Amino acid sequence: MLWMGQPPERLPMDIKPDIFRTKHYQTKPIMKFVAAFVFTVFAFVFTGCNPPKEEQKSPPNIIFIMSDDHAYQAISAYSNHLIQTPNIDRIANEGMLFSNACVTNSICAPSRATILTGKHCHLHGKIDNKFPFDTTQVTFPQLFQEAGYQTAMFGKLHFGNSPKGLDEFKILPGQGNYYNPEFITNEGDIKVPGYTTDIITDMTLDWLKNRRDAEKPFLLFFLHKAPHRDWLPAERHYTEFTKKTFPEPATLFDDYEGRGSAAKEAEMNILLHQNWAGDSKLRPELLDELGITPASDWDKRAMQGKYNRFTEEQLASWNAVYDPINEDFKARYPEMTEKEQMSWKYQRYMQDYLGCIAAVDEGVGTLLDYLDEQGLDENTIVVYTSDQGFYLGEHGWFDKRFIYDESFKTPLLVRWPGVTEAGSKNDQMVQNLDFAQTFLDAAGIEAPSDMQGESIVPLLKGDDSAWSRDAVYYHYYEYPSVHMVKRHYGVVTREFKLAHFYYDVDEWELYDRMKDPMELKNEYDNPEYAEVVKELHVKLAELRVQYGDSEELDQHYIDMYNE
Ligand code: SGN
Ligand code: CA
Repeated sequence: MLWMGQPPERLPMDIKPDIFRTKHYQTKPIMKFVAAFVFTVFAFVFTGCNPPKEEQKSPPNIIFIMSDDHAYQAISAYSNHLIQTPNIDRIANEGMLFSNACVTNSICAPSRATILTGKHCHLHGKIDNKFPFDTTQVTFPQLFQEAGYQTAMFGKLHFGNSPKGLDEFKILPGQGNYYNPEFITNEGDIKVPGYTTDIITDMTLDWLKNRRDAEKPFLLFFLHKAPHRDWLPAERHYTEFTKKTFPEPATLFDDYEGRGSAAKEAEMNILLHQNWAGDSKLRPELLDELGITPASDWDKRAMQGKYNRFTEEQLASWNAVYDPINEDFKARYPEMTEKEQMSWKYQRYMQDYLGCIAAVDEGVGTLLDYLDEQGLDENTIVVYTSDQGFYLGEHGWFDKRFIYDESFKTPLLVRWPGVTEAGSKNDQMVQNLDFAQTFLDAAGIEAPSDMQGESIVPLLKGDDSAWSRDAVYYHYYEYPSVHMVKRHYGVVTREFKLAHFYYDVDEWELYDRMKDPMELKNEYDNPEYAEVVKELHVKLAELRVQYGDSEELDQHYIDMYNE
């Protein structure tokens, strides 16, 4: 049932319980397993030791692989103009590639809360990276644990709380670190030497090899910090990727004409807002020497804490590659135009960002190989996704947050042998909101009725006939804040996108996704689109009612933010 009542007075720790708290579902796991066992034995006896295929299968294992800020443009199954990701691609080659997967709010912790609860942000209350997550809510791993699954989580979760419903977890505190990271574990805090992506892969494999209970199905979260800012690749990859050059996107020099004030005022431009020291990895002393104005007030110190974490050996390897880059820049900078500076920063950005992805791809390969070796591939659903998309120079930007495509859409690749046809593609508008119900459906566990997504299991089976969603709802909140992307909500259909930017502005934008896929022209005031605008306003209002969002809640979250 959807909630449409008054907004709570305070969120998220003091949420009105009967409005927000999900009913706790008793799945009676032991009874379920006993019944399944008895049924299997009977089927075995009565069918001459050859039960029908359906009954032979035990509930599937689920491996949810999620990286942080991994743009679909940087997965070769989507586009191979930037990087080859053969291992991630394998999931789609042996399963399904979703070309229109999207998020409800393009930012890290809110996306994760939506994934875990199956609810939009205005209901679970984790509207941005700042507010704490209300841990009294039901998250889907709890339901799996109750139903008899073995559960584990390794890597980046992002919100401070220890996850619930996990038999074992090792998670990075907050954003975590790329080198020699600390982890919060169910047995206390630890610090592990090495490179984070490799460590998270090792932890995941270690659990599969040494602590997996072969008698139970499992739910395993393999969650990468990479390729989150400030993009520190492993030595083997920065050595390789700093030698590469990458094609520039068509809109790298976007002047934001034809858009509203939100695009113009956002602080995500590579030339203007990406840190010279923090992101491009120039030495702070070099900025002073060349008279470069830092891009932010933390630019010059952004890398210091990271350098301090390196061992002597790691620092020496790093300097051996990045010192010559500094020298080269020093020689070229005096003659560089602003356009050349932008191109240089874009290349530096891509070298380090894509270098981080290379380690993620290797880790996925290691995992898939292990599943194959153990025969675990057969009954295991493997999902690869990101907590949202990311700008790789499109519109001159890095970061995410906007309803515009590169951050609104997210990669989604799913392998489910025997169920999902290998090499298949799906273009339905599925959302991160759908994961909880999808996994519960696949495992045969009842989903709480107040979850707001839809199981994509039918789509994975190749049946789109019952899929009725023709529009999705989006709402971004974190403003004013880093990157200064204004608050907005909107509706997206296959053909159009209507967004309302509010709080310090009251602006509407309409994009024709078919005619203007790069979203360069706001058609909201174009009379030719008057009918479309009218219809989309109705659709948006319907979705806000359907999902329980409202102007009162918009205001409520503004008031909370300003408190
Ligand atoms: C940090 C980053 C931002 C990024 C947010 C949120 N700056 O603040 O660029 O948008 O995290 O990212 S940094 O200089 O600290 O890297 S999120 O993925 O956690 O939502
Ligand atoms: Ca993220």
